[in-house]
Amino acid sequence: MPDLKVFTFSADWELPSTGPFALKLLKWLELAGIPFRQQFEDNPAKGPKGKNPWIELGGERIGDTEIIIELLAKRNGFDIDAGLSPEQRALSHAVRRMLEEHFHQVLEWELFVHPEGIAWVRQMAETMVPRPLAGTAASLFAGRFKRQLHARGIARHSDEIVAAKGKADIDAVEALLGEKAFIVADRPAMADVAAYGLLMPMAKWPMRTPVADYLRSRPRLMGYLERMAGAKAEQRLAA
Ligand SMILES: N[C@@H](CCC(=O)N[C@@H](CS)C(=O)NCC(=O)O)C(=O)O
Repeated sequence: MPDLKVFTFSADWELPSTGPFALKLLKWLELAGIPFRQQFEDNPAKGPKGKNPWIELGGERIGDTEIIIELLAKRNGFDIDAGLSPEQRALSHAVRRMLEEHFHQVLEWELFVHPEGIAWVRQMAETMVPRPLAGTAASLFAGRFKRQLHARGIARHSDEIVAAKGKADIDAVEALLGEKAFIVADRPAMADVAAYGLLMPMAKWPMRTPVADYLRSRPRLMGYLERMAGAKAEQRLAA
């Protein structure tokens, strides 16, 4: 049985987890060919940094996908950006940061502030607590995220401005991708793993929210996300 345990939010929307950072980590592990056991845990407060996902390895609990990936990359001798030029590496880094530090806020806004997202949170709460408590549980959960989004600034904008900010990130990814199979090289790099994690939940969730609808209206990006969904370890070995 693999020694590595990965704690993620539950699966939904035909994805192995609804968590964007969890999806990113699961895809990286798949590309690295590292065996692991996945365990669902919907309470991020249980993680060592109060955020989902996290791992358990050799009795140690480690949070933050960037730190986890750096550690596992060293242990397993797998650098997903190996062979890229310094400029390609920089682009891979910049795309990842844009998606993880900015686009992630837009994703959370559509899930925890937009009425369609809140309705999904309420449904999810009904599967976790007795029905009469679901409304309160959903408000507490969504309220926590909303406060964070307000503190970071994004939730202080109008709905239209939030949507425009999210669409601008999607346009940037689409322009960088162009006609290529992947964003920076002819095989998946860190930018692609992050793009898969951060964009795929919106591509798949059933809620009609502005930025998710916009993403789903871009066939080239949707085709790219399906390509990333199917990307396997053999692809990087062949590269
Ligand atoms: N930098 C972290 C980000 C993880 C993160 O933001 N996780 C969110 C869910 S996507 C979370 O657990 N938020 C819960 C909270 O802040 O209470 C990583 O790379 O793992």
